[in-house]
Amino acid sequence: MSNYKQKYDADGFVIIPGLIKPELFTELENACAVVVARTRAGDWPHRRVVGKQFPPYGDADPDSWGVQHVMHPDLGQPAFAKYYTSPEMRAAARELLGCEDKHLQMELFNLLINPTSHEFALSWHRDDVKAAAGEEEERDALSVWHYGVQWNAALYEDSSLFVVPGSHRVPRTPVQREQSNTTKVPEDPMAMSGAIQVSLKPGETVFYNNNILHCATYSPKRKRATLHASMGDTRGGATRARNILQHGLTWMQEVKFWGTLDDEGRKMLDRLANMQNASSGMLEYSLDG
Ligand SMILES: O=C(O)CCC(=O)C(=O)O
Repeated sequence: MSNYKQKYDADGFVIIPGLIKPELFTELENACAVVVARTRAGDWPHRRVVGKQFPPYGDADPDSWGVQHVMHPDLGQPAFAKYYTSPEMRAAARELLGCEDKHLQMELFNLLINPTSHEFALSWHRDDVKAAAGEEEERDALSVWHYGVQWNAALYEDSSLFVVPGSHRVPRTPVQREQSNTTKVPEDPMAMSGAIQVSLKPGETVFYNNNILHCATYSPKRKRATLHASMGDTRGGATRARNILQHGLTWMQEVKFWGTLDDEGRKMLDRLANMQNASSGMLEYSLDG
């Protein structure tokens, strides 16, 4: 097992440098500038709305902390799919998932950005275990392998994310539970027992188990454009359906999107379509808030 995989399994996260080739880095910066400007101008409705931590994000505030669905053909930015399906990203995902190219499933690809007029933060959470879950429920949820990896790749320095290393394997301690059993945002994330701040330099990627205990803080004073994506392993069958489909991915079934992808991307997309068809079709949200 590689050092990266060992670290990812033990700590629930690992930072890998150098996954974005220099020429693609500039393309991605330009593509991000366009989609961020459109979102802030109210010209792209699929966004993470300040004041709302989890989907559905609604439209209650004009300020945004994320741009959803950056590979959407209506955004017209091919750099995103080129990056997502690049040999470097597929190799990293294969290594951490312990799978082969033929298992890789296309999933979410969003962009995390700084709000322009508000400080905002996310409460301590696990992406697919409710804050109020009891110890047994938490233990059961954490014992299941989710057949997926999630990552943040920073285009600018980014220290927004906080995690509790190792917490993807064990239920919260009573003290940690007290600090994370509501959607109240922490005044100081470092007050959480065991917390560390994850600092990324431009071009670094943190892969993290999305059930690690984590939170984040956002400031209009810190420019952020961090690629936020996930990739699955088809051997999990429909186990990833809730996690993934709650983000509204029907647009990915359109021929228009398929036409923007290369061969490898099309195969990855076909695997997602198989999962969508095999799942119950019932939309479920993982978290409230
Ligand atoms: O902004 C971040 O880095 C974390 C985002 C997050 O926790 C989430 O989408 O659940």
